Amino acid sequence: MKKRPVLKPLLTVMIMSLCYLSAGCSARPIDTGPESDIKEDDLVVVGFSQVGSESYWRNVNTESMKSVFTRENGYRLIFEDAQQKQTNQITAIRSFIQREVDYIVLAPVVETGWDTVLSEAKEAGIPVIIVDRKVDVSDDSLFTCWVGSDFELEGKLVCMWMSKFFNLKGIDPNEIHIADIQGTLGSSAQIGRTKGFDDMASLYGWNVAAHEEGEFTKSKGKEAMSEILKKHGNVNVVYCENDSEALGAIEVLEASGRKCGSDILKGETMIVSFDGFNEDARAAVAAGKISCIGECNPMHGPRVESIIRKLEAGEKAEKYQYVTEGIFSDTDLIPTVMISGQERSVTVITERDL
Ligand code: GYE
Repeated sequence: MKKRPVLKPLLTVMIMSLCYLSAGCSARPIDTGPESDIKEDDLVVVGFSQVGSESYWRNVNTESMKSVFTRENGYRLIFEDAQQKQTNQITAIRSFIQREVDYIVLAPVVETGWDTVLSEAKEAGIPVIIVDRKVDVSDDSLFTCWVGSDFELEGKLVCMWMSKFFNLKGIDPNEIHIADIQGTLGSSAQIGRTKGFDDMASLYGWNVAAHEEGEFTKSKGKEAMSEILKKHGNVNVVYCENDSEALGAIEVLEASGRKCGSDILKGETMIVSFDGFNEDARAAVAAGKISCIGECNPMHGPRVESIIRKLEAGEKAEKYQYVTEGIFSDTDLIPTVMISGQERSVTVITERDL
């Protein structure tokens, strides 16, 4: 690997901020001097292979990464958009290895198929940080660590919220006809959210009408919703595995003359989804069209950056780092949901919060 002084600009920033804080000043951006003062060789080079730009979540996530891996912070980011294709990600990783980057950050589109390319990175001595979705590899020393969400738990939380809601409204589980619009098949977010859904639906005794693939996009979400309506007209709840799909599903349902909302006894179709970091989806919650969103936090940039700081300082990073998440809803009827002995809060989104 190429020789480089250990995160010099970063150390300068840290020392400067310590001096600043100890001088009792209030926080303000640290002046690291003109960009031209930062020498190319001092920068930590990070190759980031991003899934694509399939959803609102993904765009926020990309911004979060780009906002921390800046020159001012001591980095040179090589960003590669894989357009949802694993082969593009493999090509990107190989090019990062060739360019002798200091770190590889991978947001994998699917879980399997990484053994060979990650072995190549390991042989080249480049640490690999996995972010968001996981990789399923035979030897977990092929990556340094992972940071992201517990997708199965997210799925369970949303189902628990629904079950509580149905109980409060006196809706019998038998009356629930629910369809799942799935994310990209084989991705951790899909695997976890579908499993959480399947397990809880069978536990509660809901009628599962369909699983239809929506690829985490609004356009595929629309197609999936149209298919479901054609084949299963009695569906009264739609579990969308992300907000982009939910917004697509709402468009189709409304165009078919249905009303989206939680009053399913009066013929409304309940929509639940995941993410919660998009204005349109939050507005749909405030308007009562999405009843509940399982939070999925996309702000991984600072998390990955602090892992790199640790590694640069010669410390070990925790192998798996899960982000704690809650629920967003249009109602305060259910203030919390308990899972595995932990309380997860339900944040109500109203028009005023938009
Ligand atoms: O929920 C979805 C995105 O992997 C957590 O991917 C991520 C998911 C997110 O396309 O909107």
